[in-house]
Amino acid sequence: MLKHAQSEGLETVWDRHEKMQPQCGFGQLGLCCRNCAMGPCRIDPFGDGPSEGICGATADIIAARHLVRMIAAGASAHSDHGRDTVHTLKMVAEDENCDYQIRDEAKLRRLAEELDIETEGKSVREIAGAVAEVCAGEFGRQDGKITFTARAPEEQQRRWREHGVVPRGIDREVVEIMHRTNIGVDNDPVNLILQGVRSALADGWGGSMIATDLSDVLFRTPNWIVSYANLGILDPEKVNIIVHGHEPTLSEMIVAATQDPEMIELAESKGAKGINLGGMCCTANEILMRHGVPLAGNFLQQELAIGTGLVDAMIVDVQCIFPSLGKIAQRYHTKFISTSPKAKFPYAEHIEFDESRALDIAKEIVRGAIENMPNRKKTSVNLPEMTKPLVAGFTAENIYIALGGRYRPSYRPLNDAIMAGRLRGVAAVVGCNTPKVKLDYGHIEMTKELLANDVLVATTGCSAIAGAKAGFLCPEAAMEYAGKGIQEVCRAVGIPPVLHLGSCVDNSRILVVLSNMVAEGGLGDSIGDLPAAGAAPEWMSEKAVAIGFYVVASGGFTVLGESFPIEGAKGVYDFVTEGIEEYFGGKFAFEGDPIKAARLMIDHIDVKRADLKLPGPMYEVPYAPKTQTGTTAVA
Ligand code: SF4
Ligand code: MSK
Repeated sequence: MLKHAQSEGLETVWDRHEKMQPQCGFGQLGLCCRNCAMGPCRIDPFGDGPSEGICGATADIIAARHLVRMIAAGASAHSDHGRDTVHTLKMVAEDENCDYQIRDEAKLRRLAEELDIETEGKSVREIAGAVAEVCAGEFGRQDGKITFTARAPEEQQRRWREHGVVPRGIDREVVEIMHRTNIGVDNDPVNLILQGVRSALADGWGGSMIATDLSDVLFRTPNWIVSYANLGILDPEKVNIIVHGHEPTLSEMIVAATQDPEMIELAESKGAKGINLGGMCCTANEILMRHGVPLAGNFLQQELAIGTGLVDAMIVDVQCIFPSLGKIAQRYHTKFISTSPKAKFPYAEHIEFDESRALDIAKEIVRGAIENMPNRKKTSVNLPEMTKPLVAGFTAENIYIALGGRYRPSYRPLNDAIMAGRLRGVAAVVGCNTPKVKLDYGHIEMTKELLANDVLVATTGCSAIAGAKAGFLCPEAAMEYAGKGIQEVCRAVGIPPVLHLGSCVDNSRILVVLSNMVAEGGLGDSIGDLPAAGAAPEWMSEKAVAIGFYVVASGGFTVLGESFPIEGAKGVYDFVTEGIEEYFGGKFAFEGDPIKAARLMIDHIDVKRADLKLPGPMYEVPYAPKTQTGTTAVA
């Protein structure tokens, strides 16, 4: 596709990345500040020039302020997504003719119970209204704690209380970051980072968790589902539509519109053999998990998808959408349609999505795509015929059943497999991809190394799409890539060695899985005790910074492929890679080589196994434990 793009004279993210070299060293090290108009200021990393900004801010203050503003931006993005989901649930409660419905009533009732809402004698819509009201309140709450933080192990909650980071309201924590990072407010780097932690927790256990749970209620909780991945899912004989972005409120309606008989008939009248919908980035994961809609690609492939010449419409909402898409779409026949009042793009046709007329608008968009199909330029078509089959749809709820069986659903078999050393541990490999790394290389190589060493992998976001394209999301992949322990587990329960848990907001599902593992017993008192680790080998979005911090503050060891822009600020760097562990049990490591990064995760898992006095891996593994674990089990 890159060769094709070159021959077509298309400028892609890789070309622009190359043109940008060398990238600004001050920015990379976190040593520049534009927080007030006395600046911009920069600190000399070699010690020859200024060591403080004009106001006296040191490298650590400047880098910490910038880092926590990244958290604020990331937490805002996820949480605003959550807020929109609350809004849709409220609409369902208030309008019986609403295009959306309650698709998982059992989950709605469970949430109502958890939120202390009286359900006796209330209709489903009344319960939905009450749940929406309580969830909406979590955004503007001024004190107390975000309700879902109670899902975390008690030991973790104790640490949060001890260090004053229990999140109050989602909006409040973000606003407080913006206040504290204003010139002349909080000038203690650790104090700043603790507020970053508080805001990140408000995202992970608040905004993102609300987004996930209410999406399950509105659009149904995912279950195991089979589909395909990669650009080869585009079909020259059908109308091809790609939805790109994040929020299922839009993509769910596009799915419904593409299945509407009137639309299918219209497509056929234009000579098409049907309508082919594909997803890109996290919205792809949302509709894959619930409908089996194939994955066209992840973040870096968005321009290349249009470059196939086969996309009749690319419909976008919010987050991770390149501003370059409109220009590229103009080179082809592709309609590039923006839909959110929050996200407009150069050269895009804007059709504003309004949840109160959701299906009508979705049909208008799909109709436009169908009518555009005859405009395809045959000479520009280039379809890479590559797809891989996959199984997706894992959740904190159905992992009980997948592992325990329908008659004794439980996390016990998972914990037992870890305790026996059949599984050395579990890892989450998540996040974006970046042009700084060969496409998907970090995700693929890291996952292979973990699997070979009997570490079961959970995945979300663009990493999940990378894994899907590499073929890791099939049960057969266990035989090809995994160690003997994982092979036994996968063969026994019929799961892939890499479990796809959804979009970036669905990292909240991983928090719940880890909390359930702690609650099941035998693996310690907190997430930090588990033989588990997380990674975002190719992160690029500020959302990943928020995710990283809520995982670390929840006790998780997290390896990132690239450092935060803090390498010029030793105090901040040392705190996030060492000091923070004392506070919350988790910490960051930065390692660009995915094999070395995987081994850091495995070393951490082995240390946790030793602390829990668990035996070493049950079977021989290529990367043997360095740590003296308990009695080594015999195969
Ligand atoms: Fe410079 Fe301080 Fe203003 Fe930042 S806040 S631009 S370091 S004077
Ligand atoms: S879409 S945040 S590139 S995972 Fe969620 Fe992918 Fe990262 Fe966007």
